[in-house]
Amino acid sequence: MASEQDVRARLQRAGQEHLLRFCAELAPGPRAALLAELAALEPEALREHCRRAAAACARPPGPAPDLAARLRPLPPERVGSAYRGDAGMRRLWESEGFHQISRNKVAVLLLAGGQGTRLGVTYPKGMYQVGLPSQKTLYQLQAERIRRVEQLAGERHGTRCVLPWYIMTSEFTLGPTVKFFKEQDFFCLDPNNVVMFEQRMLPAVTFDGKAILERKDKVALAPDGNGGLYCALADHQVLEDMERRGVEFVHVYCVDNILVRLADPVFIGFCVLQGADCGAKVVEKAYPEEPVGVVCQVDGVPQVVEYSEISPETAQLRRPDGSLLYSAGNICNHFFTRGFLQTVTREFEPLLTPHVAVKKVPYVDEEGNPVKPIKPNGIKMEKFVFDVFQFAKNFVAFEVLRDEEFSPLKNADSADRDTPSTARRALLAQHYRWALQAGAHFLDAHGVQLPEMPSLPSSAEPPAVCEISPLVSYSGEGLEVYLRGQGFPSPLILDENRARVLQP
Ligand code: UD2
Repeated sequence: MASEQDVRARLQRAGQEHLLRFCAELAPGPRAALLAELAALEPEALREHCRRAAAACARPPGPAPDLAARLRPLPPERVGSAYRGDAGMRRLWESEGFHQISRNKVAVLLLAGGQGTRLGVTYPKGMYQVGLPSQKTLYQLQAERIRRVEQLAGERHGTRCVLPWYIMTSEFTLGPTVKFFKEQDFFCLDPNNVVMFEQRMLPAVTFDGKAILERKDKVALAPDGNGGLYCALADHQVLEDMERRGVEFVHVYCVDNILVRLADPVFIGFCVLQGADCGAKVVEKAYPEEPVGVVCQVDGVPQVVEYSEISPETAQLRRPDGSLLYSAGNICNHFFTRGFLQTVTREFEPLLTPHVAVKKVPYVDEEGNPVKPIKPNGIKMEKFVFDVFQFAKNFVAFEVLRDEEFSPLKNADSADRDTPSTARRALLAQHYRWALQAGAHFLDAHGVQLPEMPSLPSSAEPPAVCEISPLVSYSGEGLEVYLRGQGFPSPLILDENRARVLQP
């Protein structure tokens, strides 16, 4: 255990000795916990972190003044599409993707260290269930898509293959996530192929550069942003683990998109055949203020400008046909080669500039009383996962349909958008469309056929409830054999035991 003297000396070097001001009055347990927390903070890094936070805060808020003039949309030759153009090309990409998966060259990596503050739950977002008939959680849907992709790739190539699942957690999410996976028996995945690792935490800092004490015995720490991935990969030798397994291509994604296509063979195949080292899926932005980053070029270099950093005027710019000029919305679905990730962790990570968020950070006052501030009092610094795009040699974007691939769960149901209800609706609308495409029809309580809505948008309530297990279909494939020409009462649940119809 670190001694108080050692810790004090380290904090003096960092200019943060005030963090020990209540140490003497603490009971042995909390005191030891505080000292352990502080001993983990490297003095020079802490000093630099606090200095940078205060300096960033001294700059005027909002987007860099000259950013608008430096922005351009991505050139069309860098953008592929899952829905425009040649269907033959898409089949080629898909077949390349499956080929790579079948050779165990592909892994998926989930960013799951966030706190889910907007959703307002105290547990990891992946454990949330949005109220599907099956009551599956986001983690379960993802696990089942992994199993289905492994199965599809294996069937095509006559092999048994493995798609390792790397999960980046944080101090907030690691414990509950591990416990949940164990309780759920890893959703029938081999635990050896589910690798959890933890990102670093950083102190929140006052506007004058002092780390904040949240309690007498606890520093206000927050995860270092999803761009903390690159330090975490190095801290836990994750790339070495990938190398041992022969993984060459990594699909990185965020936890909250209920429609996420893990290791999407079309996207993987497109990136591989383009020789890309880095890629991003995009959807057409729904409205100018939508909280998604914009994939574009800054000074000719591919980058994402985050929604919090683009000016409203720039976000609203339109082309002559009325569409948004900056319409390529980031959905936090990225492709990286392992080689690129290796270069980033070795060379480029220190060059990433943290982003600043001004927040209300609970703290203890000079007398040690807990305070919940009513206005922002502190700065949190985060790195963003996409900030490495600028270092790519061959960056590509891939546009996909929102209705098929993007419905994020960000807010509680009291909000208008991106809620449990919108996510549930998007998934059920998709499964309803898939069922119709496969030749099913739905019946009302009297056995009369319901009107069909084959292009039902994800925002609309389907006329009949239909949920299809990812273990049966990954992206709408293979359903005819169970559904063609048949009428089903609602709800229809097509689970892994095949076409089990649940009566209301
Ligand atoms: C993210 C994207 C945004 C857009 C949007 C779409 C970033 C920085 N922004 O914004 O451009 O694509 O998603 O839904 O990617 N996370 C961690 N560690 C952290 C913080 C976050 O693992 O320290 C994870 C988090 O658990 C989630 C993902 O990163 O899976 C995205 O985080 P978020 O929901 O805070 O990002 P958001 O919606 O602001």
